[in-house]
Amino acid sequence: MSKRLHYSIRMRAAKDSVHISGAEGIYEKNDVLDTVQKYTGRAYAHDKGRADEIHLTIEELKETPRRISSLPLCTLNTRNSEAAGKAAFKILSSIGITERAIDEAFKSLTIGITMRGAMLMDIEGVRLEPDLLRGVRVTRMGITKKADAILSKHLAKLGLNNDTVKEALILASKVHKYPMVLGELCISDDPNYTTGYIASRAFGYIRLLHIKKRGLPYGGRAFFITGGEVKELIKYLQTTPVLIDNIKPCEGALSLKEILARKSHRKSHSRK
Ligand code: PML
Repeated sequence: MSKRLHYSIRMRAAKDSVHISGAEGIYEKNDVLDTVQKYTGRAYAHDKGRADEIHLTIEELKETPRRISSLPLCTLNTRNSEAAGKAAFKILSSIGITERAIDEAFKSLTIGITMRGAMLMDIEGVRLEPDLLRGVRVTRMGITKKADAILSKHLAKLGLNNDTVKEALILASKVHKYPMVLGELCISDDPNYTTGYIASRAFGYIRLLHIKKRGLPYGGRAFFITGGEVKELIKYLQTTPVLIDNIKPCEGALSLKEILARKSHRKSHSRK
């Protein structure tokens, strides 16, 4: 029996040599042409302007994608960026990341430089990626059609059914499948997008409203790493194909107290 081929399709678009849009996914052969059309349309109709340069990569995957579940999703019900930042500190420090590392991540993501990839930081805040200017780009992830339809339905109920939320959740779900990654902080680099998130296996994907001020064109991702071989982690993030085929619960707004209570609840369940 022949194996079904999968393709990683990646798009990045620029206007006047400045990056404006990107997208990627894993698709079966029959969906390649439609996807190319969809991604091209997206590059031409971006908020930041019409792309004048579009790079498309269509790569036949030699490896069968690993199938995983999405992280559960919720939104922290904080009123302003100060409260969102404080809550993020509490949640991330409760899983063993030091305040120094969290502080360092916040500083680096708001300093005014956007790296192409993510920062890797140990739990003391020491940077681990080999190229400190470029960071590590997570690629070769996607979602099956069936899981995508379920995710759309869940997100639509929350008024969140859009590419930005979906793609961030897919990326974080791939990242946090790797045991060396303890947590993540993400702040969007889109000046019009003020929501970010923190993610971890312990708590899932927690959206942070108002984590940055409107108009700031920078942001990025920091992954907090513990133990293990960094080279292997980078290989996984960059090259291992991963497909989401199961969707965990997507919930609306939760308080910090409710979120923190969940971790101890999950822990006591997993001990049984
Ligand atoms: C969300 O609203 O859940 C997405 C937040 C992060 C978006 C990061 C990005 O700009 O890609």
